[in-house]
Amino acid sequence: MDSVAILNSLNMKLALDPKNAKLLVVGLGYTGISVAHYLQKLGFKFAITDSRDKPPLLDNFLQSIPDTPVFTGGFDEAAFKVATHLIVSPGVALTEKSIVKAVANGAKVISDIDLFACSVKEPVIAITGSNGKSTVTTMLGEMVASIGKKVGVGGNLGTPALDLLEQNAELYVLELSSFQLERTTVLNATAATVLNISADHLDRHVDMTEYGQSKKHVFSGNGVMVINADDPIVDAMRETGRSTVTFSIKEQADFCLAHKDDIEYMMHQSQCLMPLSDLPLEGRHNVANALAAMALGKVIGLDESTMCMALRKFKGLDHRMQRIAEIRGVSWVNDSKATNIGACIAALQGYDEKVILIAGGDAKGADMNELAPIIKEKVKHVVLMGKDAALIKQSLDDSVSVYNAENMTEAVRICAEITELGDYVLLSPACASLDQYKNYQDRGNQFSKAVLDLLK
Ligand code: UMA
Ligand code: ADP
Repeated sequence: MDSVAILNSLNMKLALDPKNAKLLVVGLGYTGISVAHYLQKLGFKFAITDSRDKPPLLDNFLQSIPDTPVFTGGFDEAAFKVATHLIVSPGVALTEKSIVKAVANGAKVISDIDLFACSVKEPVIAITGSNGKSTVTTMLGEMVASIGKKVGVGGNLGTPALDLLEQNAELYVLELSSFQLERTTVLNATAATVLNISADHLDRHVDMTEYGQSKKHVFSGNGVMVINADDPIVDAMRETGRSTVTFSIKEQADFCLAHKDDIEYMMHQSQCLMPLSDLPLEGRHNVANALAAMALGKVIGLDESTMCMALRKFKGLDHRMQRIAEIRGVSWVNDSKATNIGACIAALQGYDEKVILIAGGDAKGADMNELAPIIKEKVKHVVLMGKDAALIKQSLDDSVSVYNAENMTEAVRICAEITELGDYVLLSPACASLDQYKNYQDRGNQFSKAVLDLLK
């Protein structure tokens, strides 16, 4: 879209016009910077505030916006007072006092995703859920790229949505988090999905209902709803009169599974698409992800054989059920991205035998008792670490032996001592990493390093 069309769209949908709007960008991380560059290009004047004294990205960034007021070391009350629009980064809670006060004074909260939605006429596919977002977003991106179409892939994963606009893509695939969605009102995706809902981010959302409601914003507008028929919370999001495509790994659905001559196939209605054994990924949850990606692909006109070809080549993402090594008959698997209970449960469900689990970290307000049944069923030893290790320990009884570790090196060393030939050691923490690590990648990398050090 050219800038005149974008300005019209911003004015119409968000009451944003460069003459009268007083814009405050809240949060100076990747989102804030992408918003600032976007606004600058369109000729808006704006201010920026960040509660940190020295946001790490600040220095390089300041040179690119020399005339913009930047307030750091606390949220600037005066800037909030005059603002008509707050563009709030996902990491900043809407319950922040300054935001609540500004809203009471009539300011409008918007997101970078709202700005993005006003700036594209190309189809947008929006993907959310508690788990599987990055996997499905990447799968679909690869399916589209495989037919030579220019596709912009990003959002919560990788490149911030507004920076994707530079790519002049023919189609956009966005991974969206509950934080992005809770403050987004004007998205109208061509196709959207909520992959699943399980407890996550309950330190930020009031409860599961509010968390689910945030995710539901992905369906705003009138695009096609891609629904996981296996998830009752998602299934209840269907809207009468809306075009819907379903997927399921348990029952009949538009995209589902079926046995023919003893072979299990991925199906589109009654058509066999490909044998499940051709999908090069571990875990039943990845089958659901592949079906979801195909359902979304179908809505935008991809043909089945193209999608199957892309799936056959899909390598999987690092830190998600990633096989690190087999050492002296023991397999070591890095699922550090399992930052909530649902992901850990899905990982354990994928095993036929009992495994050794490394778990713990920041539980983000989740009820760790929900993990106990699957741990009892699928885990023979659990090695716990991090801030909320005790919450997991107190939910377990004597059926599982529990070890405590201070850090990843110690956790891996303990595992190496207790494993037997044929065992699997799975890092699937069910918790966020930030109490001990920079991020989940850092945690996964430290795991991989400690494992490979066993070879020395
Ligand atoms: N900040 C404040 N006050 C606060 C909280 C934050 O001033 O109370 C400031 C921080 O000091 C910092 C800035 O806000 O300078 C950071 O903003 P942010 O936390 O929104 O992070 P960004 O760098 O903008 O990254 C965000 C997403 N981060 C979060 O949602 C926490 C990134 O997802 C996303 O990739 C990026 O936008 C681009 O879209 C990360 C993530 O962890 C990967 N997401 C969560 C998840 O996947 O579970 C939701
Ligand atoms: P997200 O972007 O939603 O965090 P990822 O694809 O990065 O999703 O996967 C995050 C974690 O969730 C990993 O541990 C992965 O093994 C697990 N996972 C992936 N897909 C699913 C799913 N459909 N259901 C449950 N867990 C999943």
